[in-house]
Amino acid sequence: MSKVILVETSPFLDQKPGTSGLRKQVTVFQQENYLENFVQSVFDCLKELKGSTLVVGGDGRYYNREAIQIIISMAAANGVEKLLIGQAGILSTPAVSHLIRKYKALGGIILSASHNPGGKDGDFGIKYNASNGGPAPESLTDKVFANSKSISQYKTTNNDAIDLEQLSHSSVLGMQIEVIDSVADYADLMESLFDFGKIRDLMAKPEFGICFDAMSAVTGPYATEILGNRLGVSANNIIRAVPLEDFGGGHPDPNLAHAKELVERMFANNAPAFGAASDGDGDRNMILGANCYVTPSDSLAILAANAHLIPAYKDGLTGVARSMPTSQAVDRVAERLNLTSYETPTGWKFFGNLLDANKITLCGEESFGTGSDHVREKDGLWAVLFWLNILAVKQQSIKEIVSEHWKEYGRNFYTRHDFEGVETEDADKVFTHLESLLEKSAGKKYAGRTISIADNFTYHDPIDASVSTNQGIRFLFEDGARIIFRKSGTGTSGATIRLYIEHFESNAAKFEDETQEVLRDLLEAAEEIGQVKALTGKVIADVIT
Ligand code: VG1
Ligand code: CO
Repeated sequence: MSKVILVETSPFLDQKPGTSGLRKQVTVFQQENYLENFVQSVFDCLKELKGSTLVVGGDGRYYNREAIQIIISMAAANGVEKLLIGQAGILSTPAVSHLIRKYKALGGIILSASHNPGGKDGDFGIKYNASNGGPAPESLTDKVFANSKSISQYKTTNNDAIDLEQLSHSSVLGMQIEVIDSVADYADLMESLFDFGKIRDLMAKPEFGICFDAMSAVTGPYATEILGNRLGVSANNIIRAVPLEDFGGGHPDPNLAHAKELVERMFANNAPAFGAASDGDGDRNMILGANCYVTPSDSLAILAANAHLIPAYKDGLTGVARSMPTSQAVDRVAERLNLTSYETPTGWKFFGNLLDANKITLCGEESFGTGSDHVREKDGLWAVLFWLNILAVKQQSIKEIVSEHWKEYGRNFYTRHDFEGVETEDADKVFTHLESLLEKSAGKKYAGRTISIADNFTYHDPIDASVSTNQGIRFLFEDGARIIFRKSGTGTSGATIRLYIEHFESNAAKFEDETQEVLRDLLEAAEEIGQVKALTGKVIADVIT
């Protein structure tokens, strides 16, 4: 018989959740009691835990199954009434968000480090989502962190491991456990939002080619069911569709650098009309056309401008939002549609209140994240289907849609340069230096432009009045150009500095110019201002998107 067991433990002092949950190397999570301490800290902060339902699943990376078994025993011992677990431990981040909402669960636990590499030597992560389906707000993650610093015991039980591979019902200490189909509910939701009939007709056209890259991560089974079974895409056009514990050794990060085969197919002579990829946990998307790449910031703007073509959004949008570093392209669309465009800090948790209050319908980030009020997470396959639905209605190529968009709204040239693996002290030097410039920067000239505002972005949540400070250093120019510096909150070793550059162009003759060339003078100004290369010794950026 299983019984509740109290285990003595001592705190780890590094369990502060970052931009999206707690992410560490697998070996850190494998330390005795490490995961248990964090899970108990989450449970300790949930007042209504006893008698509740929780959703549990992950992106299939190494340690996913072990972690789920630990969570099962601890949830049972802590008085949870029911767990809904994805088959084989698999649930994408947007699918968890949907399941929480659909089954009115108290919340969910997502096991993922998203786009970070996996495997024994890779990263693992854990994140709690609340009853609205969205990432826990800062008020809760702060409490969890405080709890983790003083924890002295956790509750578990000595049950036999639960078979996660088959759909099943079982129970531990009276807690019901249901292993559910990972895909079905989510696929039904997608079918309710988009015109699957029209998309199916488009897919059936011999001249319309498509390639979806699941990057050996969680979207494989989702794409196989939705794109394959329901929309008729053939299996050889859904590549890397089987989730692997180490993602085949690659970074499950959908960008031009990491989705190599897809990019080769899309920039070949006989390229398909549409290409896309998603990340480790299925919340990011990259969209490509034949010989053409759509930046995430442009994608958000184009989705907003065309939302009326989609069944779920045909009655219009209530408003839109973007994270602060995301380009201002969507603001131009909002202005035209007479909508408010909210500017939030980086991280999906800041969109939750706006979505719940019905202030916005669409939102997105420059980091390949787009979503809507259908769930409370960004959603990779949703963005893919949105694009396919637009293509099915407009019967144009992606290149044509993007070009027309620029003609109508102008083009926000945009790039992000990531400096990875920087020594923490060197990164601190950069930000201390940047802070010291803020007061005296307004009015200064760089690259022929004048700085109008220089600040460290603070967000005042319009719904709950919470204040989030220190969200990125901004240099805003009079002509709308921006230079932004941020420290990443998802890395697991050293520091990553992100530099975001934007310039608005209204002259159509320049729309096809090369982005890095167009932004060269601003990039040089950014080095003059931030001294990133000088202070860190990193001469070139590791990733440019
Ligand atoms: C990055 C992105 C951010 C995104 C976050 C989580 O955070 O910049 O926009 O919300 O990852 O995405 P940071 O702090 O490293 O810049 V995911 O798909 O990794 O959950
Ligand atoms: Co992700």
